[in-house]
Amino acid sequence: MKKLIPLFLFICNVSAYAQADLITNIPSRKTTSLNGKWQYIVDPYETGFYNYRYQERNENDREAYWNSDIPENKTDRKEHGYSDKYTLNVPGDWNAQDPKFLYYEGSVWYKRSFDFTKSDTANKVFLYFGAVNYQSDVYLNGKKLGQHKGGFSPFQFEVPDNLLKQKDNFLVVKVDNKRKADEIPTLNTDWWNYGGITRDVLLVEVPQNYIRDYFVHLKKGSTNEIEGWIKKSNNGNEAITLEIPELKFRKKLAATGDSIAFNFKLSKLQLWSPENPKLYNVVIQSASDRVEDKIGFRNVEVQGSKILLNGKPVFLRGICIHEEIPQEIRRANSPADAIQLLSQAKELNANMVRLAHYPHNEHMTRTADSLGLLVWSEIPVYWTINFTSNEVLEKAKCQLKDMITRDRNRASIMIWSVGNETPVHEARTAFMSNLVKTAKLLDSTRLISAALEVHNTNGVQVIDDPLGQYTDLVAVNEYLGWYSGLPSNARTAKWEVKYNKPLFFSETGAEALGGYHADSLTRWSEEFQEWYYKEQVEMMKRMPENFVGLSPWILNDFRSPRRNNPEYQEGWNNKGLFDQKGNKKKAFYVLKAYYDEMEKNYKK
Ligand code: GCB
Repeated sequence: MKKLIPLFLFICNVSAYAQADLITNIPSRKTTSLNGKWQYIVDPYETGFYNYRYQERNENDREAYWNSDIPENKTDRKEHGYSDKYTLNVPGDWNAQDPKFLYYEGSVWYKRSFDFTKSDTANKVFLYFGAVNYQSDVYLNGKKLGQHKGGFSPFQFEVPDNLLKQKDNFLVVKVDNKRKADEIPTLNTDWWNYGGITRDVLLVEVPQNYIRDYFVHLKKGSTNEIEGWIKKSNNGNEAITLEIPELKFRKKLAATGDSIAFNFKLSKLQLWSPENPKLYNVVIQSASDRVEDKIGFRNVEVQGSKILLNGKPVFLRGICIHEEIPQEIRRANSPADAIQLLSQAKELNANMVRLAHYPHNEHMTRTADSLGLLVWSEIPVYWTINFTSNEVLEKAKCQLKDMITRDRNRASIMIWSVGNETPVHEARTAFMSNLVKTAKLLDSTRLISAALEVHNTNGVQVIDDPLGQYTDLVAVNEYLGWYSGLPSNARTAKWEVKYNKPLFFSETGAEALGGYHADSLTRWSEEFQEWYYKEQVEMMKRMPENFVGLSPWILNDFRSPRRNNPEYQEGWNNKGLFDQKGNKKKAFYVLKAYYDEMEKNYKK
């Protein structure tokens, strides 16, 4: 059989037929959902992938799990098969769906058959995955479409015409969530390694020549000037129309090559803000394609030691969130999940969320746009990844690029973060500052940050991480009174920050088992956590002028295999302000009261 020639060998870890560049705004394209029940085979030994000599199987090996599982006749021996006895819901992690998967880390083969007729025979078809954790090898009708690594980014493969059938397509995805030293994240994290096809799977149809990507935003520093660019899939001078119907704005733009840059003034533009999350319908149209998006316009900048939103200083009343629904112990993946999580943040009177520690699903950032929540979005460069490897750096850059490409049109996104609590040393700072520069090149309209650490020198909280010279704000995680001393230690805390930049607490927090009550000196009690928050809030009120906000750790209790206190944790990190069942803990009210006060202060 003729081997398919890989088009791209190492472009964001996607190979074979894959197209390297993501298509922006998948929700507005013509799509056919492949969500639903998929059959599966658990394959810890990767038997479907390697033969008994541990060599990768040939494409047409009948025992490869990407090939048909139907015996040819009654003497035929088939040692694998997909059956309705074994199904998993897509989107969804496998851990939540069957007790045997709770701790599983390894390979699972997903299979689904489908019929498909193109709505226009001239269209191109892409197979799109919102995210699969971590590595996916994708096969359609026995042919490999490609491979992707990275558990939280979207990817897609172009499906060649001669592969797609009208009836009975056989789609197989090998998903492997084994943690590895040279991946991102690496072996060690503080969250559950949920495996599976965790986000939507769609067939996406676009015309031969289509609008691939665009960025429509307010010009930096301006309140009425829009600028940006549009990229087409093809070269050519065909005109593109950009339209904002509500503003009666419509302009024909001339393309040069495959892209168009634009800049124009708009009158009566209402700016997006948490108080007024105004979104406009924006329509981009070419001779053959049309994309519609809802876009808000706002300005974010740093001036001295302040963060300005639409020209005015803003105090970030934030909260960190994991992409998890604790009540069901599973990954969040739907619009309803996004509303649940972000409404909890709203209840706290937050105006900002830190989506930790990896890009969350697109429903989250789109819902943040419409609810009026500023967003910190991050790639999972977490703790001790391999900072000396160029390959790992390339992987981090790919994840950064994919995060920014998917979400750069979201008004809510204010900060791109390139990582969390990475240990200070030369190779790491070179690696991380490279990511900061890359992020700035990809998007000059956002603030770039990373969550840094603080160290205690003779009783003084010192922030002097050299990465701070590259980031737009200095964000630190501090747990004064939880990981060291008692909450009352915050009373005498002195802060020394090397950089004259906005200072943000990207984390602070303490654990409490929901419903466990004792006196405030008793660790793990709600009263201890409440006390911690009271002391922290008092300390924040005394912080210097450049203190611009916080995103405490964390909205909800979340699952983590690192947390093994048999009485108070049992596999949970209980630093949530809401407990495992969704009840508010006492500390919630302390933070809410502080946020109410700060909201009033900033309105004055
Ligand atoms: C941190 C990490 C976060 C942990 C948290 C904790 O500093 O950034 O991922 O879960 O502390 O609970 O210790």
